[in-house]
Amino acid sequence: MHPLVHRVITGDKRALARALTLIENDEAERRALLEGFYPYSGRAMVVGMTGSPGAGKSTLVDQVIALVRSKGLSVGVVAVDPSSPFTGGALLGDRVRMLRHSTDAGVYIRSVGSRGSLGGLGQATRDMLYALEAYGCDVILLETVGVGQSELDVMTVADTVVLVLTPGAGDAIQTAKAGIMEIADVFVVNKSELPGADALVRELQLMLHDKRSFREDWKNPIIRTNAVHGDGIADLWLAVEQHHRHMEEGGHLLARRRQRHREEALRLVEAAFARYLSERAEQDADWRRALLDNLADNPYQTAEKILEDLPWIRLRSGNDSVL
Ligand SMILES: Nc1nc2c(ncn2[C@@H]2O[C@H](COP(=O)(O)OP(=O)(O)OP(=O)(O)O)[C@@H](O)[C@H]2O)c(=O)[nH]1
Ligand SMILES: [Mg+2]
Repeated sequence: MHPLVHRVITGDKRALARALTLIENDEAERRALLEGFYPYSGRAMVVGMTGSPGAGKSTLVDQVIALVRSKGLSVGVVAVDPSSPFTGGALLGDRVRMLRHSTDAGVYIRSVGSRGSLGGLGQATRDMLYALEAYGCDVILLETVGVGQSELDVMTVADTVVLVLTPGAGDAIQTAKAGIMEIADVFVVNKSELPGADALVRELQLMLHDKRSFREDWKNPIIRTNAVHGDGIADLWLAVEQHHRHMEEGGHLLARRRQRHREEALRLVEAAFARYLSERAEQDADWRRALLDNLADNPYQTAEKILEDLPWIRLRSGNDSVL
């Protein structure tokens, strides 16, 4: 057992900070820590908050922290910083805004970078949630900008996904990344005091009205908020709690966690395959020749030659190529 595990599960905040840093930066340590943390998974309520840059996610998170704390629950926050240089400035803003909670023993806030991620960060972020659960967080809030695939992927760890939209930002629904409307469980119209809020709510209602089937039989609520004033935060939290109960009672929570487990395990296998391939491409003389010194073959033919060395990969029937 990794020595930090016991300290984390007994509520040592400094040990948690250290564990999260190791999870982010050191794959070998990450694995050892996970071994210890995993048995505690499934205890926290994991709520994802996503939406365009500047939609007000951090302000909402900050308000939700206060509300959840008033109920006596502990909160962990993971904020995936946007990698875009245009929104990078928000990092400091987040810290300052949430600072008022930083001395509260029942709150743990962590920012993680998202630069240059190729699935790698996604897994580190996921693993961080296991650490926070083992630490004893009742609620975990995960803030990501819903722009890239890895941010979208990370949302598969959430029991409830909250999509934050704002009026006036062009046609909000049209500009929302495809896929994100599908995975959202609760819609929030933030900055609802601004003109265009009613139109956006109507647009969302119409979209939901046209929807033929609802994922997990859940009819998505639309909540209006003004995160700066704290308006609508109680409604938002109520919707999240109702969704969580719905997921629990319908067995959907377990189904999502199974799916998460499956995806994470497959992703690890994929990463191991990728590592194996690139290492062998460097080291195996036949592979090097096939890959580097054989311009006469087109890339498919070269790939076929490599695949001849991996006969077990041929799961398809007959002589169909796996390519
Ligand atoms: N008028 C108005 N402004 C808001 C509201 N909520 C947040 N804001 C402001 O919108 C700006 C962006 O808020 P953030 O909470 O940093 O937004 P974010 O979605 O976390 O932004 P990124 O992390 O950069 O993607 C800040 O200046 C907030 O004060 C709201 O309800 N009404
Ligand atoms: Mg933010």
